[in-house]
Order: sequence, then C-alpha cells, then structure tokens
Amino acid sequence: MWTTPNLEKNTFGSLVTEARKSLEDLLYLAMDRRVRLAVTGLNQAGKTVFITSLIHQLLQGARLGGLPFFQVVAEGRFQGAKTVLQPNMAIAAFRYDLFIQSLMDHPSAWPKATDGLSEIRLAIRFRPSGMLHSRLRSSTTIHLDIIDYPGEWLLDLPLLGQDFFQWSNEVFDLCEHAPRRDLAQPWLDHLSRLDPLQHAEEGTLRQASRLFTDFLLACKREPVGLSYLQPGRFLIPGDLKDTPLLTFCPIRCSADSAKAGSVAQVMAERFESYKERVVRRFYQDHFSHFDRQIVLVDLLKGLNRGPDHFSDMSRSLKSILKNFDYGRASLISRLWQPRIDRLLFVATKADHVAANQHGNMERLLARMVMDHANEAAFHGVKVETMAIASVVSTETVVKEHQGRRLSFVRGRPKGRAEEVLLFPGEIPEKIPRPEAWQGERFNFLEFEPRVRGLEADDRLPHLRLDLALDFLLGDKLT
Ligand SMILES: Nc1nc2c(ncn2[C@@H]2O[C@H](COP(=O)(O)OP(=O)(O)O)[C@@H](O)[C@H]2O)c(=O)[nH]1
Ligand SMILES: [Mg+2]
Repeated sequence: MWTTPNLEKNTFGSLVTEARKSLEDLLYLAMDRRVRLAVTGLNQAGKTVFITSLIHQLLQGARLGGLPFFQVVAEGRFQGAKTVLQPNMAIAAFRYDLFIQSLMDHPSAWPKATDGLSEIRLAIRFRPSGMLHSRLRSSTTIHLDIIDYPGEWLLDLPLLGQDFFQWSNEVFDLCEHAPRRDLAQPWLDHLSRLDPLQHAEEGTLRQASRLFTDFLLACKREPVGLSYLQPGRFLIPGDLKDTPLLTFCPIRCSADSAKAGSVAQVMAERFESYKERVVRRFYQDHFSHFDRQIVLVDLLKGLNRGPDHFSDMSRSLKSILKNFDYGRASLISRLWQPRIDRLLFVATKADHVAANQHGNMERLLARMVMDHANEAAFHGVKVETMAIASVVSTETVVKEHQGRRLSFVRGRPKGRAEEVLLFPGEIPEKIPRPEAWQGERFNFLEFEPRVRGLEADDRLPHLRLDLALDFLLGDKLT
C-alpha cells in the first residue's frame, strides 16, 4: 500500500490550515463592523436621558460592575469604549458632554429638552468569542452610531399612502371628537369662511396653515398631550420653519373640483412636496440605514392623562409599528429594502413606581404593541418589550401600612426641595376598561435626579439598561 511520508503529510496539512485561516480572516474582515442604533420615542419619552446613560455605562459603568447582564461584559470580553469623531458632517451632534455634565452637577439636573435628529459615534473594543474569532484576533473594534430622532416623524408614514384629499378627510373625521373638537374650532371656523376654489395667495395659505399649526400645538401641549398628530414637522419644524413645505393644511374640497391655482390645489401640491421632500427623504436618508431600533414609551404619563389620551398613545404606538411591517404588500417594503432586524419597546422611568410594579409595566406595554409586534416578528424582526430606568432617582421602601405590607418610593418630586416617601399606586397589567378610569385613578409623580455626591469615578444607577444593550447589540459583539 502506498502511503504519504510523514513530512509531506504535515506540510500539506499546514498549508490547508493556513489557507483556511486566511479565508476565515477575510470573512471576518468582511463582517459588518458598524451598527446604527436608532433611538426614538414621543416627545419627553426619555430619549436624551437614555442615550446619555447608555453611553456613560459603556464608557465607565461597565468597568464598575454596572452592566452584569450584558454578555460581552459578563464574559470578560469587553475591553472598553470611547466616543470618536462622528462620521456624518450634516447631522447635529448628540451633546453627551453637556448632558452628562448636567446630571453630574451639584445639584444634578435633567438634561435640557432637545428636538430634531442628532447622532454620536462610539468605538467599542472587545475580544471576540468562540474558537474561530478569538484565534484570529485578540481584540476587535466595532463602531456604534447612536441616532436620536423624534418618534413623531414615524407617524408620518401613513401620509405616503394617502393623497391630499384622503388625508384631509381623515383629519376632519378626527376633529369630530373630543378633545380635538374644541381645539380645532378656531381653525375650522376660519376654513368655513375660506373658499377653497379662490385664487391662492401666499397670505391666505399662511393664515390657514398657521391656525392649523396652532391647533396641532394645542393638542400636543400639556395637559392635553395628544401624540397622534400629523404632519410631524409642523410640531418640530427645525430649519423648515416658515417654508412653503410646511405652509398648508387640510381643505374641504373634492379632488375633481380643485382647479389649477386655487387654494385647494396649491395646498394639495404642497402636501405632495412634503411627502416627497420631508417624509420620503427621512426614510431614504436615515431610516433605511438603521440596523437596530429602540422605541421609548412613557406609559405612566399616558395613564395619568386618562382614557382618551391613553388610546391616542396606543394608536401612535401601533402607527409606529407599521414602520416595521415588512410584508410584501406593506408601504415600507414597496418603498425600500428595510434592514432593522431588532426592535425593542421600552417603558421608561420605571423608577417612578415601586419595584414590584415593573412586571405589570412590562406586561401592559407588551399588550399595547402585541398585534403589530406579531406582524413584525412574522417578517423576521426580533421584537422585545422591557421596563427600564435610564437613571434611577428613587428607591423602593417596603413598609407596613394599616396591617398590609406596601411598596413605597422615596425620592424628590419635581419642583420640591425635600425627598418624600409616597405610595405611587399600582400599574394595571391590562389596558383598563373605560369604567375603571373614574376619578383620578392614576397620579404618578415625576422625580428630580438623585445623583447626589457622585464622584467622577462613580456610575449612574440604572435598571435593566444592560439587558436592553444585550438585546440590541449582543449578537454584534460575539
Ligand atoms: N426618574 C426618571 N426620570 C426620567 C428618566 N428618563 C427621563 N426622565 C424624565 O423625563 C424627562 C424627559 O426626558 P428626555 O430624555 O429629555 O426626553 P426626550 O424628549 O425623549 O429626549 C426628563 O427631563 C426627566 O424628567 C429616568 O430614567 N428616570
Ligand atoms: Mg431629547
């Protein structure tokens, strides 16, 4: 029998190994080293605080034992993170430096409200897991781009599937019910005196549009606080303020009667331009490049405000979820190739209630998004819900009260000088029935940050940020 001499066999073996190693090396290099994590939520949902705390935990919390359930940290493979130059020249910077400063100050304060879109880049260094990767490299770096943008913009998606006259009718229908009915009155009165077929003058368009914008802003303002409001840029105009793109409003008129040059026809043209140049452009320039999405929800504010507002919030959440319906007939898939493959819904500010309520908080949120989340999951998007606190500002205290053991929270309510111990009440695990909302059923207070005496080498306390990170990024750090 013919046999290969030992020497030859070894050389051949090592050649094969070398070749395989180079191939693996190439494959590894070809792997995507950039993750675009988009953070959204309605106004005041907690985006700025969430991103600030998340960056802080990566820069310093991980070293101080603050991310025990983030696998790459738990397995001892996390080597560090730092902020690096932002790649996109035309996007506002997310001012982590200012926001963390404000939280760490004495006295500590919540970061100032922001609007519009901003971005920051982190470099994360870690040791790859598994035989293949760890043999190839002792460590590797991934770039994490975090993008903060208003959830209100995602509510504009349905506009892409409507023409001006359909949209107008939808808005008029919504205005038949409280609380919109009264708030819309000045604008509707004005429209009743305006002939939609008269020749369009800029002044006429501006006046009608201003009254409509005032109506939207009144809907958004506290204590009304509605969220299902379109077009989104009318509320957060940024550099589009006063442009013709934002100078239109719904008009009572049929498509066939709107003759060229009339108010109705010019308004319809501007609506189409808004769809093209604002909505579609946001999806093309930004949304279609996101890899992971987190949607923050302030459930407690929704509960405080009562049933109408709560259902408005549910409606907004469902509308946001339509952005992740990748079915072949869906608006999203017809327009572009979606790539977000993980979607996390988070109930924020869990520290406003006692720890024993967090389970219900999560279950309530899960119920609100369930139907549409199933749809997204069916099309390959991993969906998860959680209750978190980005910066914990209370503590739970269990005490005997009239023979019952109750969970209280201790913290400094917004605007007060001293800490108090209070019983914030319970969160229902299901959406309450209309009759269960009688009186002021829910009154969850907001708290000032409690970062007293935090040294530069301490970390901000959080709840479950590590689990959120693991869901959003864990697989990219293996
Ligand atoms: N107690 C507590 N309050 C929070 C937390 N996150 C946000 N907040 C409160 O919610 C407000 C709005 O948060 P912000 O991040 O600015 O919301 P954004 O509009 O979504 O960016 C803050 O000013 C705080 O009062 C949190 O983790 N815990
Ligand atoms: Mg903000």
